[in-house]
Amino acid sequence: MKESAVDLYKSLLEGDRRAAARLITMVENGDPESREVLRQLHRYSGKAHIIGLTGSPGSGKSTLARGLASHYRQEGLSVGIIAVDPTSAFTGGALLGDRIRMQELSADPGVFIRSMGSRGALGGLAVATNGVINILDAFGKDVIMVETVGAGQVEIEVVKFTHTCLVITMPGGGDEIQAIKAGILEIGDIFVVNKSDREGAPRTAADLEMMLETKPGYDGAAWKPPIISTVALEGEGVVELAAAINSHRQFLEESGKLEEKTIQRMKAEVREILSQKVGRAAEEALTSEGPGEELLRRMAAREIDPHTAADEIAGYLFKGTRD
Ligand SMILES: Nc1nc2c(ncn2[C@@H]2O[C@H](COP(=O)(O)OP(=O)(O)OP(=O)(O)O)[C@@H](O)[C@H]2O)c(=O)[nH]1
Ligand SMILES: [Mg+2]
Repeated sequence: MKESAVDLYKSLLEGDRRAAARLITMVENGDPESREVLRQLHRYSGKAHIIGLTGSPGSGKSTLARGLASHYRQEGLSVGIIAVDPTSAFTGGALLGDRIRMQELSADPGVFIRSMGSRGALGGLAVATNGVINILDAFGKDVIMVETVGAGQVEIEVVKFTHTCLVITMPGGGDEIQAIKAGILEIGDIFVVNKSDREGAPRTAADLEMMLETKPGYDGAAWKPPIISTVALEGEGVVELAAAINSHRQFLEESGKLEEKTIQRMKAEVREILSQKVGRAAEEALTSEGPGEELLRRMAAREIDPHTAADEIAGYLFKGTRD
């Protein structure tokens, strides 16, 4: 490891916030030095409880994350919050009042808040997000919340591998429930009907309950996802939600599923890293520097077919993709 990376790594483990922030920026930018630090940090991570918050835009994910963070702080736990997706950034779409409250929260040294855009993490948002989770974990955060919007592939990937996945819905329109049908039902460990101060909240909760009960495998399931009603803006239901998260953690520990989840998380992470590496290496192999140029010419001349060329490139690729 370079000296600068060693310093960063040491400072992070000593609890230096600036080191954490710098390292996260390096991870976002795909800086190779950050990978070296992440390698070393791995053995210090694995203590945090990781909570995913997903659901339709504007359903109150950030407000709930803030409410949960305050709750955990009162319990003496330290908290990390990661908002994935530039449009859902805590400072982006939120109203001024929300923004101010978020700033107040981030002034607390026990809370670390970070927004992740796809800006730097080109094609590798999931890898970068996992990297940031691991940094905050090694940094000593007890609870790490990851907020993602909607049901995009990356978002599902990221929250699927948290310990406890919260799916946030709100009353109205029925669109949200529709979005849930599109696959999110599978990943929720706890469902939240936020904005329960609004009309139609009991109906939304009832619809959700029906959908959960008719889900295949529900009857035999050891964990039945609870539905919690909240008014995040007023902090109502946050204590109940925290209790449900706690029960889920206990369930994971007692059933042995915690290790299973951790293994799934590692698998997802290494799969993402691997496909990123292979993709990058394949791209390089096809540039004029790599063996691709000659092969491409031969393909164009019909001397060699793309499958044979791909086999040859694959042979070349797996000779050293470590970086
Ligand atoms: N009436 C009501 N409004 C709420 C409640 N919770 C949050 N809001 C408001 O709903 C708006 C969206 O809240 P956010 O917490 O930013 O929602 P979000 O899901 O993070 O939004 P995106 O990240 O943009 O998808 C804000 O103006 C909040 O003040 C609630 O329980 N009741
Ligand atoms: Mg948000």
